[in-house]
Amino acid sequence: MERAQPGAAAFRFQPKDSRLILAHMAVAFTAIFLGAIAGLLQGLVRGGVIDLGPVNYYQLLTAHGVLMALVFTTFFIVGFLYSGLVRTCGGTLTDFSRRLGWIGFWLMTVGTAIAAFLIIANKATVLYTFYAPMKASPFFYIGLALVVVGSWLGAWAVFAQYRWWKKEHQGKLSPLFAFMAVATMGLWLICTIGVAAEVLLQLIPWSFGWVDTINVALSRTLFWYFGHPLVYFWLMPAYIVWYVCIPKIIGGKIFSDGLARLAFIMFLLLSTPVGFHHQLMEPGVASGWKFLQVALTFSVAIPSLMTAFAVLATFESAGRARGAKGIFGWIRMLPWKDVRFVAPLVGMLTFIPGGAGGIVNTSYQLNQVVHNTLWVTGHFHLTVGTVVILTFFGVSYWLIPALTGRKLTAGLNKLGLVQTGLWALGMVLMSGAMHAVGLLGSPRRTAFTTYGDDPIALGWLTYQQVMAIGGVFLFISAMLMVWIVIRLAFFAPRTEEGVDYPIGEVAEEAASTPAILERWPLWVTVAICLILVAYTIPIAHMIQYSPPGSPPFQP
Ligand code: HAS
Ligand code: CU
Repeated sequence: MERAQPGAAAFRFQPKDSRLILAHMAVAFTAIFLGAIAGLLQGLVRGGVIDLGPVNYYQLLTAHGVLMALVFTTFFIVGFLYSGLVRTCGGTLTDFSRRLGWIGFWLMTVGTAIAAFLIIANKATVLYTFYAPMKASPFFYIGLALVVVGSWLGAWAVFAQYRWWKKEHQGKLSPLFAFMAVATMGLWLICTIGVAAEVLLQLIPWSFGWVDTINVALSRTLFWYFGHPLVYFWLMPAYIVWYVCIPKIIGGKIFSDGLARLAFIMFLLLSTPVGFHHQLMEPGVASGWKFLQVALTFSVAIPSLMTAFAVLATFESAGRARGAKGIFGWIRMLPWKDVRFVAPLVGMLTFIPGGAGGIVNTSYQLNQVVHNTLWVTGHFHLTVGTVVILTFFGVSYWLIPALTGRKLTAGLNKLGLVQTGLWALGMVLMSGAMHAVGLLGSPRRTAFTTYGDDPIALGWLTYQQVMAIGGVFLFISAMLMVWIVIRLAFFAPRTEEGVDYPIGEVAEEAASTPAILERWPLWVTVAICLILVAYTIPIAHMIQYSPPGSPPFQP
């Protein structure tokens, strides 16, 4: 199929589009600001460094998890996807998409405000996974439901823009960014059905007291039906950056358009029927179903390995095109002083241990060692907390200027490199110590305690202090990031010629893209079939043979 070319690099957003996208960024970075404060405090409490007295550790932990993992990511991703659609599909959002976008934004913002208020009021101290039978105020769940419904409107805004472009360009292959945005939002629509069912059918009636008990196994299963694809909803936009934007930043080409689309189709198919890898240690699921979902989890690592290959190939060919010699000469040719490259690169490198840790987690026998320990906390601070977030920070360094018509000055670029370095250092300390002490048995989701001076637990203390020190570096880095974003939004010098919004071109020698990759009804059908195979019988069993449900517990 014929490819659409990305057009000139310097790009100007229309104010009506940039307002919508900047609104999402504003909430996202407010969430980082507040979430980082909660993270610092809870890290110091957990390390035994400070004692906050009446402020509950679990309350801070809930605030940190909800703000960072749910609020920051969702707002950033929705805003970022809009920006790429504007850039690659027509230069402005259609009025219809923009209107949907604003309604979605306000629903999400009101929902976030309600949830945040209840966390502060200590009426929703249930952590970001809100496992039953811990009970929050029903309005906390309603707040979260509003965030999800708002994000659905965001998904439809993305689909509408894509369809409009396809109509205007009959017979042309969609821009790669738009294709990937549609896959990401398609996955999001499929997986949020699980959490919507949990919240609407189980948690809300039970926390209002309309029903006395809740089926805990079912609620956790519905949660993880959503919770695993959730992590790919975070990862896929980062992969969009790696596949589409980074090649342009390093002066290279997209290695293969078809491979990139195939990887995203694989995520669409394989991300959802794998939630049991979070429930391997739970009763009530027959081992055969766990086995099936573990096998599918190993399969969903494949598109990540394909991504590693494609990104490295892009790096190498960019370097060679500039005359690099020898096996590794191309490494020196990469733009090591450009934070737009270095921040995502540190994210990529982090995924090598982070992804390996994920493979450990999903290996059933090894999961018995690491489950519910700080190892898992270490794992997701590498993945979402570094791979994804450093990629998003890398985006912010050019996206905010592109939206405001300002310049990333040499000074801010340098500060960005410092910010990235501090994040990497903090994470090596914090996540490294978490992995190590997790193997020694230290549990996650637990406030500071010495277990009556138990000798084993005393052996964990040093690691927990290292975690706290790493947390301090991460906090400084987060504050620096917020400050840079404020500079970029309001104070950096204006530029007249437009700002580079990097979108790569596909390498000339890449094979043409098979049209079947864009047959969405086919892929959505396959995805639903896989989900039905993986989940129908275990869920039927959970309902049929459920033990007496649980009454609520208010932490
Ligand atoms: Fe995970 C728990 C398994 C990936 C996030 N995960 C979590 C939780 C979170 C999370 C938040 O099976 C905790 C949930 C909770 O609160 O309980 N995870 C996996 C597996 C993968 C994986 C198999 N996780 C992620 C990603 C996340 C994320 C991505 C967020 C964005 N995870 C688990 C399991 C658990 C779990 C169990 C439950 C544990 C338990 O017991 O509770 C895989 O997708 C990983 C595949 C990745 C790779 C790496 C490819 C490498 C790349 C980088 C290449 C580098 C380059 C740079 C190119 C195979 C792509 C080179 C440059 C040069 C210059 C040389
Ligand atoms: Cu998972």
